[in-house]
Amino acid sequence: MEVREFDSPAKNTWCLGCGNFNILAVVKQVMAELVESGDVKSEQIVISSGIGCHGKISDYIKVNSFYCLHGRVVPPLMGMKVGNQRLKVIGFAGDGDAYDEGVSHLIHTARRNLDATFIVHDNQVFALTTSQVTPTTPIGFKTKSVPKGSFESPLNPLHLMLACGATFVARGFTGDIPHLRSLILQAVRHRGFAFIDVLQHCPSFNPTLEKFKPKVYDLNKEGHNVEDFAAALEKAKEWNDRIPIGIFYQVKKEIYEKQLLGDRLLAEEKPLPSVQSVLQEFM
Ligand SMILES: Cc1ncc(C[n+]2csc(CCOP(=O)(O)OP(=O)(O)O)c2C)c(N)n1
Ligand SMILES: [Mg+2]
Repeated sequence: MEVREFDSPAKNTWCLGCGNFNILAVVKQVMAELVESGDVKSEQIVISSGIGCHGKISDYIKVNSFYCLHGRVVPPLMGMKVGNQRLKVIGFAGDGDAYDEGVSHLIHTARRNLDATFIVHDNQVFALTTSQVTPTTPIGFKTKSVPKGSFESPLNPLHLMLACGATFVARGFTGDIPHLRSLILQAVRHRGFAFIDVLQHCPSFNPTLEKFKPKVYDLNKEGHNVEDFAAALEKAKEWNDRIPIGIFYQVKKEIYEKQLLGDRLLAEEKPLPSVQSVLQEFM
């Protein structure tokens, strides 16, 4: 399986040098590897993406996809997996999309441990709408919406996901492509809700690449125990001279759709019930 088989003919309109290009390249490599190694067939991979610059990723990968409303990346993932447990589903959201408009979906799907991967393109800004603050915008960051600098305490997405019970909690960085590739591959192979907050540079509104590069380090090379919840919380606090990336937490837990359906595969149950007959049950 060649990576270019996932290339789409759509014209790419991201800004030159956008971190989204790095995420796109890595994801296509991971998909090719998954198909090559027999994990899935390409027609079993389905992605969903939100509204924002990141959302265009659905146009740029040739797999089945669902382009969602703003903040609604997660509900289609839930529907797909409940309908067909054999699918490999991956959601792509922006930091605004995931932590602002869509945060309630994210919370409940993480705690349910749906078998899905959720990748956040975290550029700390609403980029498509040309720079307003999001929940991860740092204090002091100046944009059109806060010309004197943001004064709101930012959300820590890793703490949020740990508190919700996500079974794979990680951080990636668009400035370290081999690391990001390995991280996304492990996330997609994880059985359960795999969450990655990707620190993504935005050349137009938040050019963090050079700022983060000297600080970022791989916590999995420094003896971090990924099964230690307290250590994961502690590591997730670190955000000054050093910024950890990698897997903070990973544990095994039964997945949502298995508990709901056992081995039933609704998509193959024939004849598919009519909408009327389903509604009849509730009359
Ligand atoms: C319900 C709703 N609210 C607001 C918008 C306007 N809107 C479109 S894109 C966007 C910003 C998206 O930011 P983010 O999710 O961080 O993605 P990025 O553009 O940074 O990749 C907003 C607010 C919308 N389309 N729908
Ligand atoms: Mg954003």
